[in-house]
Amino acid sequence: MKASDLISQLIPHLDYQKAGQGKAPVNIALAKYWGKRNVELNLPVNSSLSISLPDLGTSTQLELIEHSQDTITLNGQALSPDKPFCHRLSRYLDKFRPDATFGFTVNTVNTVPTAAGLASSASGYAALVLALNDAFQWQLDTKSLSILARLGSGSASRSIFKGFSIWHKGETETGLDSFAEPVPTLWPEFCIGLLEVDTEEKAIGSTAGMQRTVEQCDLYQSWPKKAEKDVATIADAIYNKAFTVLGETAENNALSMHATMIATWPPILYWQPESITFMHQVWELRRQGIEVYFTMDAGPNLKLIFLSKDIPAITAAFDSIQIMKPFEEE
Ligand code: 2P0
Repeated sequence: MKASDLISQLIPHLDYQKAGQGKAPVNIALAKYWGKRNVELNLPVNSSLSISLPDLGTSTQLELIEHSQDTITLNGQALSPDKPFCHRLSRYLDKFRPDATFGFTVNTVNTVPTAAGLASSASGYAALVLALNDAFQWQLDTKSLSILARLGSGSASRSIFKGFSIWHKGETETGLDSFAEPVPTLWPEFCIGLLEVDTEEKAIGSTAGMQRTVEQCDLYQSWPKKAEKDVATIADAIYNKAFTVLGETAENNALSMHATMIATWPPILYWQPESITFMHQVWELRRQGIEVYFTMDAGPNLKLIFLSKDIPAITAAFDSIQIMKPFEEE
């Protein structure tokens, strides 16, 4: 199935007003998405599970203008249309233009460093879909919004929601069964700490990185089964508030994903020396009885996972840490 056929099944009519807006959070996967079974539809090899960070994300306003080109502004700066960022966005917007004479004016503001491994494409495409839903008056349910966000960027399917969410990989060729939904559990003590090592744009993006891993890594064959098991274990741990199980499974899941990257050829290693220093610090804190775990995405930065009772110990150990409480609104 083509993306355009899938979209026409989800959206029966294309009424529109002139403008719309949307806001969506960043999400951090505790069980990672790594590998696609269909590149055009962003259908994943495995399911994944994340936590959204309401303080960090993307706000997008868009306007539809006849007889115009797309104009894209990111964090107050007008971008040249030949930038890969704009090209990807315009190709995505092509799926929704009433006809080729219409251009979108997109004004997007990120409170996350773009392309720094903090998944700005996740909050970006989720906010964009919410803005399109507003502008076109689709009034779609969250399942359809999640599928449309997924077509922009896989991890965006999870950024439609607050709190924990699971992106079900789905089985069908259509992709209509590959969407995220919330895990309806609040965990006020649950904290994420951001440890930034480097926020420069990375040499290899996650889309290319995961394709290379799928095609070139023998170790990858063991990943889909493990990934599915980890999603189920973490979902159970959330329901039971079993923090140790959650932390151990999430850290091991991230390291397993990175192991497949390292074992691909040419190798992909996002870690920098400081990333490894931070890992050792986390392990030392655990030896001292502080329950803290880490996860890492396609970049050198660490995200720590801990409970609010340990905030004093964590802030004492890491000067520069930025602590988020996902279940507390700004
Ligand atoms: C995740 N990552 O689950 C995993 C862990 C990075 C490492 O989802 O090609 O930007 O747009 O579907 O969503 C980043 O991949 O990739 C990602 P595309 P995306 O958060």
